[in-house]
Amino acid sequence: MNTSSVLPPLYSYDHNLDSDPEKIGRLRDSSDAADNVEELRRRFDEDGYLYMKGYLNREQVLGARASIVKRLAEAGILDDKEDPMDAICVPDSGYVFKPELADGNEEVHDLLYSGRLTEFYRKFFGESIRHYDFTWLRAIGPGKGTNPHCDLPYMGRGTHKHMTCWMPYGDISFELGGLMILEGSHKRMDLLENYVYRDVDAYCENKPNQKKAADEGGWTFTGTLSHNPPVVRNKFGGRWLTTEFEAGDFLTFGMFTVHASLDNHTENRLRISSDSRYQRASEPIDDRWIGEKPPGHSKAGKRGRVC
Ligand SMILES: O=C(O)CCC(=O)C(=O)O
Repeated sequence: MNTSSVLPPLYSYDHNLDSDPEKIGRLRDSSDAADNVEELRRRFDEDGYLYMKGYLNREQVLGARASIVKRLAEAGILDDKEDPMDAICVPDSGYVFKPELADGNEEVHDLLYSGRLTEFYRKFFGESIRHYDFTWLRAIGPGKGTNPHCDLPYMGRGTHKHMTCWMPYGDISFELGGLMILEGSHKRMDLLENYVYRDVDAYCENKPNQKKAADEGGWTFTGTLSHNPPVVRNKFGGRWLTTEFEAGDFLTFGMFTVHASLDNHTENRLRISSDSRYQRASEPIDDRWIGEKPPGHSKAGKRGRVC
């Protein structure tokens, strides 16, 4: 693992990130404050995220990885000559977004929705919690990662105080490309307010193009903030913060925090991660993401209005 304060050249969405230490840095590890909820809340308010290094049981996370790679192998995405745990993919696998890898997956569900992780959120929120029933499971092949965005446009119909948990299922080097957070972005409402409250599934039913897109389960607004991480950084002014993740870490952040991911610069390895959501049980929840078969961004999740 690279622990040097000088980061190697890093890329996101095909852009080389400026190596100036005022523009890029490492995530702050908050595992030292794991037992001090007041301090965690203070850091979350200040930073817009908490990076909890080694908070979870590494063996349990690797067990969940085993269950995911088994399914990826069955789907023909892995090179069957290699050890599935290495997640070596067949050529041109691309960005595999496969929430169904989490469906009925006991190992993933136990990790995300019971035990140490849910206890973390219960303490953090200071009351009973609930989580979305939908789990975003990603296996990202060589190529571009995720472009800069906030999560609220995808899940803002209930509370706005819920939190995302980004979970690496294995060690994620800079080359394999993990998540990055734009420092201080959650405080830049001057730059976010015209973007962050838009709902990707809302549409104008009196505009034929928008109605057609909605009827087909498509979007007129994709929720992307930008396709250019360096430009977003220059506009917001903070640093892009990332690290080399290990199985057992998790990164949690709020709905207003701009984030993106590094590109996968390996020759043939998948970066496997999930994102899941947690909130106070007493607060309203976005009904696109709950139930046995959550409607999500499908036609059933669209909301039309005359505009
Ligand atoms: O894993 C990624 O590349 C993107 C994850 C993400 O956008 C999220 O956790 O909200």
